[in-house]
Amino acid sequence: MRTSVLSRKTKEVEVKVEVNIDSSGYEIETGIPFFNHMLESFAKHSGIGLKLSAKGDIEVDEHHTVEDTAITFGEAIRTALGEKRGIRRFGDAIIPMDESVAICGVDVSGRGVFNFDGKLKGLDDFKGENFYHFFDTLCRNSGLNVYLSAKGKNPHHMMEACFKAFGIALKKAVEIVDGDVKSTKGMLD
Ligand SMILES: [Mn+2]
Repeated sequence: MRTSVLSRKTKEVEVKVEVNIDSSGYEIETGIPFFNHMLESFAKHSGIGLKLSAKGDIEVDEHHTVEDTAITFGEAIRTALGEKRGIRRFGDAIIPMDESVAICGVDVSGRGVFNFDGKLKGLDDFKGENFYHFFDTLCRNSGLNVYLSAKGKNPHHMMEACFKAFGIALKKAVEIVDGDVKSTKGMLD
């Protein structure tokens, strides 16, 4: 089983994350209802097990909680994947949601770059900048390269389609297909 348990405690946020790449189920509480909804959408549709609790200074704003959650979740994904032997490495998804659509490509390269294409307004309790900051921070700490594109009118639909697309693309990319390391370098890091 590819699993990890990580925690992080600062003066701003306390986070605990458990990831199980090979088993589904989720339990998520960040103190930010829309962020919970997005992480639950990711977990539900990826089939990747995720237990996540974060308690942060949301009286300031959501920034610190989103950031520290992404750091810890990213490190937990990297740790659970280990040396990445046998994984497919690449995954993709095109996920529509009503008038919106999200396109996602994932490369488990070990390098960690986020590339976003789209215009996202965000919501009152979850700003567009936090959406971008979550994925950018997650990529840098997990080593995943993630391309996301979103089109639509309703920001709730656009963000939710992105989290679902990311989950489905990631699940494909981390599936064990053989015993090979998918790189001419002989390592994914
Ligand atoms: Mn929704």
